Amino acid sequence: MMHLHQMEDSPFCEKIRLLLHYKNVPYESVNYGASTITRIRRINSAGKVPVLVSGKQTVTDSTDICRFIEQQYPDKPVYSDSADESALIHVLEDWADESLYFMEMYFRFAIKTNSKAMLPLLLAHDPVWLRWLVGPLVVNGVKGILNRQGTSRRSTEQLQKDLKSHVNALESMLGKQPFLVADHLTMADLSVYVQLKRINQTPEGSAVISESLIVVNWLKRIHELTES
Ligand SMILES: N[C@@H](CCC(=O)N[C@@H](CS)C(=O)NCC(=O)O)C(=O)O
Repeated sequence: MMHLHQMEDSPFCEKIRLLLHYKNVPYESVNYGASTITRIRRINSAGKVPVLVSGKQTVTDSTDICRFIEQQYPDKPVYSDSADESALIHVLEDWADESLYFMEMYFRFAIKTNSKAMLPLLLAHDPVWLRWLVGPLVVNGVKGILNRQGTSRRSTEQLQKDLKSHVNALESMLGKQPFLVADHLTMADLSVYVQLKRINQTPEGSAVISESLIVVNWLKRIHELTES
């Protein structure tokens, strides 16, 4: 049985859960809270989740884990044999992981009213008596990252405009086909989905996303394929 070491609220961990569910692969979760995440260093020196342990193999980084799962369970492929499609899947997965991720952190945690609503999800695996302390520390940590990286130096209105451009781009890709890259679900869809789903949990994000019926329907399609 494979073990997924994860923080439940992390989009990268959800990417793996959805892929395993889509491929009907059994696994067990090992959950970490914000107060216990440093323990992951025992199996991943980078100190990050997700980590997948399969027999004697330990695989880190969501992108490498998805490739590993595809190799082990090739049914219902989420990559492509076509070089053009593979290139697009690669670029979209990286864009979602390395760019959209900062946007989802901003919308969920840098806007005060939203972070209050999001903290219970983030701290679900922390002891109740510690949450009052860990919650503000995590939010401050996220704000520090967003400030150094630059996202939170833009205003919410500017970020909503950026999001609108992203949604328009996705809408163009989905104009002629049900999935972003191929005629079937790929890692491009799953990677973008987990980030957009989180942005959509916030009023500022969903105000933008809900303007595109094509993108809303695509989100529902991915939800039905991977979460129901
Ligand atoms: N590129 C990595 C990113 C993983 C990542 O940033 N994980 C976060 C949770 S969303 C984490 O483990 N943070 C703990 C820490 O940095 O201490 C991947 O795709 O797996």
